[in-house]
Amino acid sequence: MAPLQVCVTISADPEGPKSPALTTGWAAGLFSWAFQKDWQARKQREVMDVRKWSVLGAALLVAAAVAVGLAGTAPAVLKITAKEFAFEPKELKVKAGQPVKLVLENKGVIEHDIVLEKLGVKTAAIQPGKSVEVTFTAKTKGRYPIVCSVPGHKEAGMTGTLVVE
Ligand SMILES: [Cu+2]
Repeated sequence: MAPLQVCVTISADPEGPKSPALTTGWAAGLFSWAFQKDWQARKQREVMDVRKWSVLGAALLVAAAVAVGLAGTAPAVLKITAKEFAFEPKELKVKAGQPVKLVLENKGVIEHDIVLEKLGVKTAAIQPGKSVEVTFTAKTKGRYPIVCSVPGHKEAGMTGTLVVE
């Protein structure tokens, strides 16, 4: 914008076109031209920058989508406690195909374990105050019995159900 203002000043100069102001005018014109060239080049660079950032932005979006996708397959953590002679809670719910990390905590005074026979899931028997975890994926919807396999415990009431929806 500055070069344009210089031109206006020259045309309004009372001393006429032969004054030193004319030289100034040419210089200003040249400067204006150079400035405009530079401005165009800068504009072009800006466009390139915008493109670069767009590509980077797209890459970030893809990365975010991948992260969300991975989060979708992260195991659902389910906690269950065992004591004499029951599991708490008695019913657990998971989605079919969703990996599950089942954490058993023994809050009783004797050892317990957890077995989901239909899913081939079995933990070691753990001592009071200890916990154990097992990871599995139930692919088929249904109701799967949970039991403690320590002799007599199932009969005493240590049963539950995993509901796969
Ligand atoms: Cu038990």
